[in-house]
Amino acid sequence: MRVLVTGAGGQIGQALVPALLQRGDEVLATDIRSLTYPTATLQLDILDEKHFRAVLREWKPAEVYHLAAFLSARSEYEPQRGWEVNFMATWQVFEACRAEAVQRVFWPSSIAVFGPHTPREATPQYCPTDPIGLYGIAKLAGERLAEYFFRRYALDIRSLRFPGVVGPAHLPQGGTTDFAVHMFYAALRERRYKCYLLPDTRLPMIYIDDAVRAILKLMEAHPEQLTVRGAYNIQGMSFSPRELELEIQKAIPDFKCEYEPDFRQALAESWPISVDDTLARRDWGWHPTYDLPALCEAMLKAIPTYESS
Ligand code: NAD
Ligand code: AKB
Repeated sequence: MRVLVTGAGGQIGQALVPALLQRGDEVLATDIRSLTYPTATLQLDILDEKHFRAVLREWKPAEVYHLAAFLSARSEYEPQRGWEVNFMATWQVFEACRAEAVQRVFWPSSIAVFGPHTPREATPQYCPTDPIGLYGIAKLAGERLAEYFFRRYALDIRSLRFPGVVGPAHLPQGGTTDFAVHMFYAALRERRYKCYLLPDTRLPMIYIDDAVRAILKLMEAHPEQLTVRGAYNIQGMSFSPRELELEIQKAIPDFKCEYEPDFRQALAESWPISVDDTLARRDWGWHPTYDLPALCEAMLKAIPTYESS
């Protein structure tokens, strides 16, 4: 199958592109940055609507994976650009996919759609969503848009509300949950880490292999199985910075964390501690395979292989 990925150079794209190639797809990987992948690549600003449409017409993908985004912290630094990339570009991508008869679109949402009036434990699929951050506002609007395009134009858009994604290959920048990757790199390199969240801030998380498996499983599901056309709640585990520090210390006993919260603390406190992903489990068989000890083991084993390559 021919597929196109936007934002392919980011944390999720770097794991998704190899998985799509492994599945046997012909992949066009695009990003605003230049990319090196063992497949076709293209430097493409997703806000350049004409260019994106021309590429769709030429490549004729059956599926589009639209990952280009500004994450939560970066969106607070550059709100206008954040809105343009996270919402306006998403509108343009959906509209172009409809016009060019793309069969299926994957676009990830986030736990950032939730807010202070959301129940924070086992957050239900449907409940108050009053995000305080610009990223969450754009993701919430994008979820409504995805459902609108499905109902009005039958464009088959599928989405997941990802929690913090943790993976070894990439030092993420611009998110609120990034500490969960940074802590591993710091533990291996310096044995010290200054965390920008308070130690007891528990958040839902998912290991990158589970996140990619979820994307592929959702995209392979029969459309009639899917009862959620906004974005499915999904999670792997929950942990706080302190719990992660303690887990890492089991392998690296002299590792130490300091805690100095910044503006990201307010965003994290407005997000769930855990989410109820019953509908994802029921509709398309979601189940996570990594818990916190398995995630730690995988990260500590994999990061040195990326650092030496
Ligand atoms: P990332 O920040 O690592 O990557 C985003 C990519 O988008 C980058 O490579 C960047 O160069 C690219 N990009 C930015 N502006 C662009 C533009 N104008 N044109 C083209 N490309 C542009 O993000 P990620 O973690 O890979 O996230 C991918 C998607 O998953 C995003 O929609 C994000 O909101 C969502 N998501 C991620 C997480 C997470 O923890 N990583 C959690 C929830 C949702
Ligand atoms: C972020 O922290 O901005 C992302 C997310 C949870 O969407 N990781």
